[in-house]
Amino acid sequence: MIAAVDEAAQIAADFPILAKPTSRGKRLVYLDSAASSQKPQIMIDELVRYYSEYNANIHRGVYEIASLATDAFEAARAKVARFINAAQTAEVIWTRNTTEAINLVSFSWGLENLKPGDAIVSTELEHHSNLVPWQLLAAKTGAELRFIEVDADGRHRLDNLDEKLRGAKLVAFSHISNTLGTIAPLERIIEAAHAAGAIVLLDAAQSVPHMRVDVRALDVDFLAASGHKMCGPTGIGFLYGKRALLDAMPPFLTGGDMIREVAYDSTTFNEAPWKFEAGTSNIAGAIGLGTAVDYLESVGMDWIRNHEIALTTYALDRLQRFVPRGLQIYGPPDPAERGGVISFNFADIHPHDMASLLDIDGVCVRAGHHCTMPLMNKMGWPATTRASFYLYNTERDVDALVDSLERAAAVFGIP
Ligand code: C6P
Repeated sequence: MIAAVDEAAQIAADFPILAKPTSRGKRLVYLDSAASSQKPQIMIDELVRYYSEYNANIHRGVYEIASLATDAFEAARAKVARFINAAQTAEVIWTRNTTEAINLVSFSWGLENLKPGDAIVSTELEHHSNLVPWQLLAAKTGAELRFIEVDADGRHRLDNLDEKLRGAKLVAFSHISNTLGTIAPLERIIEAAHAAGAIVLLDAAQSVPHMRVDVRALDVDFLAASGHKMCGPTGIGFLYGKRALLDAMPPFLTGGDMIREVAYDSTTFNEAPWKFEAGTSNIAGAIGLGTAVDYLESVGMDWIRNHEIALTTYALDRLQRFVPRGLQIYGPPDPAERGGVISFNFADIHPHDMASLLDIDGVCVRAGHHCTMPLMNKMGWPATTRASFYLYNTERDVDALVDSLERAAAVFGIP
């Protein structure tokens, strides 16, 4: 049974897109929030309010609407800082997304601090955004890139962790896998990384939207997340970094707004966080993300996490009926060990065909490699179909998925 099922249906009413039927007249069953979440009306309204009532550039104008825009932009930063329990608002840097936040660390911290003989440690289930930057950094600095392995269920293998961490300067891994839903054993990895003398970057793209994440309790050094996966707009994300690290890092991009003094032959830089925010920022995006954070807090992050565990439990249970007919479900079997993400393959139906068939019924899922090609190759899956849940999904959405899978089975003659 889903806890507070009526509450989830009420929450769905906050998201206007969910009330709009598909072009085939079906109810929209949105099961692709791991790719990008839907947006509540209150967040959309705030974007419209900014553009229609106080649109102006920030940190520059002295007139009233410029001050309003600057205040709202900086207030949104404070909301995000409080949301992740950062010690200081200045520890939150606006970026375009998780990908840019990770690249910022790679180019700014990484190029300054790594040398041949050092190691960067990641895991085998990372999104390309938390892999390719480290490949480039390793190539540029001569550092070695190593991976914590995962087992057949996508769980981290920690038996040789200390050996993996020997010489490590940076450990960069995802809190929740976007492909398998695996929740990483955070405490073990973070403690061992620090003991080995490494700093830790947490890719929290799939966790910050779905559960309480406390950067100080976890003692992570950097954390990256995307606004569009947490009810906010696209084009805005953030990097959290411990102040001492940020103060010691050189700028990433350079130009306007990140400077203190500029002469023809030299420049001094602003302090963090502005040192890392060159040019005009995504002002509306940041303000919208602040409103999204307010909205998530009004629902409650613990409620969201519990709701997703209940929904995942229900979905895994209902999907069991297909297992004797060739359904394979990937990731850790225990719903408490995973986020609200279920990847699967059904007999020999190609995931892209599956996603297209589900789409006919209004069910939106993702199919493909989910930007984790090395993991797919390791597991021997060319692709998977992935359903992912969020606060607005209900048992009814899971039932729609199950009914649509039945129709897909019939189309493919699976008895
Ligand atoms: N995963 C998915 O469908 P960006 O694109 O920068 O907002 O997020 C990148 C990213 C980084 N790490 C993890 C764990 C992620 O899941 C993602 C985005 C989406 O799984 C789009 S590929």
